Amino acid sequence: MCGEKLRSSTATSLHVAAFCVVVAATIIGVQGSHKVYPELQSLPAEKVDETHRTGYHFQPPKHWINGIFCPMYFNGLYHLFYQYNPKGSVWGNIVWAHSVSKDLINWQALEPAIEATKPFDIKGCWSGSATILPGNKPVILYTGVDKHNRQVQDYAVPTNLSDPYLRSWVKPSKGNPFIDPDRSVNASAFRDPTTAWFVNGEWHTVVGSKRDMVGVAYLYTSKDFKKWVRAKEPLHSARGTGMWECPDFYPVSPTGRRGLDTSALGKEVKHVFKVSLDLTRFDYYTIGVYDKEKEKYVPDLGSVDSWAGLRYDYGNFYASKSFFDYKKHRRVLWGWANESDGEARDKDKGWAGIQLIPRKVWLDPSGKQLLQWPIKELEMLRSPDPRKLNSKVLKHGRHVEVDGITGAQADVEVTFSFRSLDRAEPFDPKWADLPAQDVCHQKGSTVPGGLGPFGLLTVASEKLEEFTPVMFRVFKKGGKHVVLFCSDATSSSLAKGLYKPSFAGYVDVDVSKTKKISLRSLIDHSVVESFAEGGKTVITSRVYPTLATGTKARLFLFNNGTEEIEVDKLTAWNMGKPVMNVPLNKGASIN
Ligand SMILES: *[C@@H]1O[C@H](CO)[C@@H](O)[C@H](O)[C@H]1NC(C)=O
Ligand SMILES: *[C@@H]1O[C@H](CO)[C@@H](O)[C@H](O)[C@H]1NC(C)=O
Ligand SMILES: *[C@@H]1O[C@H](CO)[C@@H](O)[C@H](O)[C@H]1NC(C)=O
Ligand SMILES: *[C@H]1O[C@@H](CO)[C@H](O)[C@@H](O)[C@@H]1NC(C)=O
Repeated sequence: MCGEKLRSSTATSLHVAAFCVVVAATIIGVQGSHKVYPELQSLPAEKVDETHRTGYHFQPPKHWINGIFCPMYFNGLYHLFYQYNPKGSVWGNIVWAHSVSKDLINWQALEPAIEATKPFDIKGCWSGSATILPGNKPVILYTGVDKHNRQVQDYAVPTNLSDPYLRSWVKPSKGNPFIDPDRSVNASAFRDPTTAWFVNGEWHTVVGSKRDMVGVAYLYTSKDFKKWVRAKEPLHSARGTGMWECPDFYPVSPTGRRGLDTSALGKEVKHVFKVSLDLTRFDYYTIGVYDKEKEKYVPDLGSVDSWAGLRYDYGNFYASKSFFDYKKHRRVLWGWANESDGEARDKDKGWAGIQLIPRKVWLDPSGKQLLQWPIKELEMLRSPDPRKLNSKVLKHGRHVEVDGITGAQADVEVTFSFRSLDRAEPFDPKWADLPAQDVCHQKGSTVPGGLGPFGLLTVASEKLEEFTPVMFRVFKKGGKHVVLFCSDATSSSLAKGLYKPSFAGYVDVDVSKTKKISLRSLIDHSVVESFAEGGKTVITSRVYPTLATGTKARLFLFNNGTEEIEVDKLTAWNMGKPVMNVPLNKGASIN
């Protein structure tokens, strides 16, 4: 829907992005696409500033984290491995930290699973994935940076399969690295092996790379999971997209919400291919067909590779990874959000990076996009006495407080309705060539409209000196309507020097039929994750209020359009705090 037309204009922002990378590189260096601050990377936090720490999102007690978060379900427990700097709050000294959970919400921390110790990973153990082999044997595939600074693909296995927590992992010298970059591969851009799948009697994995500006997913196959051979052709590639980080490739069922095992095939099954584009630092996916004879993935017509295509999240969301949850037969997606307040602040805060709430993903009945929804388990944190509103009218120019809840740590579900679409503003043809984000920037909450802007004002101070609107605006375009969904950080904080984008996406919904639109926002101190229309369009913003902190944060409803909006139904819950990465001592059992 946000279609190919966007291509020309985003090509401009691409040049800008590429330019920034070059500038940054000359000042501070770039390692595997993370900025490197040598003087900060081994500076342990003396204290941790709690002001903007999250209450129910995944975080270690301190220091830097980044994706890929390698998730796995094994013998009744969920495992999460993540890229972690044990010595500082910027990227560096990366280890594979390891946490376990019974429910994906409460987590306990174990010792790191993988550290840089061997010639084949001595300069770094970077992202990867987990695969459960027949006989219930987990194996981790990851990128090691070897002593020659080459990116190679390594594996690790648990030392004791009877240990329910899989505390200890080994990287055998025999068979590592299992993939060396051959001459035709750029060994400085060759990483993130993905969960292996089994087809045609062989295991398959892909590794992200680039050739000049062509993004590439190199395909490797193996009969025994030991000796791997590169296929003649990549699984997929696309011109002009630059480095493909963190590829993810998985089947989705054409009907229903059940997830499929990564090796599941079948005539009806569709596939999703996702990459994290280093040039724009966002995650994009296409939906298509996996041709297992030709060993090729082919996106459906209209499903576009690159920044003209679909995103899991139109906000701060990168290096995501999905896994098949054997316990609940669903596919669960994890994404990482970085900070927007700069590395100097991160050093002072003593922490950087959060893991977003895991989302169940499945194919929309249209077959054209995915739907995402926070996993059901999150609801265990909802307070038993939610605040409810029904049939509340929002007149033009009004905002109304949703009182009785903590605006800093909440889960809000709301449905808005309206009587007519007559007042929808015309969609300016010039906007067809702009990213939605630019339209939202021009048409913020303070710019009065016809049908919208209306929605929530999250993490707001009492007098609205600070607020982050999560809002809709409906436009007329031809005989149809276009729904713009925004999460605008422009007024989120009075602090200077923050990155405050007006993140936005369009929602593929025909509101002329329903005259309704729904929204769910997960608010957690410095993050707002919002799901429009049952998870059709999702946006995550990071915010750093100075006034709207802790108990001072409020939640409002607002309408700045001339058409009256009715809040059909609103339910807002205070959210509790789960167990978050409390160490699980040797000999103890998980709660
Ligand atoms: C493996 O784990 C089991 C269960 O925790 C334990 O009883 C056993 O001693 C462990 N084996 C070794 C060799 O550490
Ligand atoms: C290989 O990748 C690195 C890192 O992105 C890049 O700087 C270099 O130009 C690439 N080399 C070639 C030959 O494309
Ligand atoms: C609504 O629009 C008015 C007029 O521009 C503005 O003063 C007010 O701040 C807007 N409300 C919000 C919540 O942005
Ligand atoms: C997160 O930080 C902002 C502000 O510094 C950058 O603009 C983003 O590119 C960055 N995102 C990622 C995924 O690194």
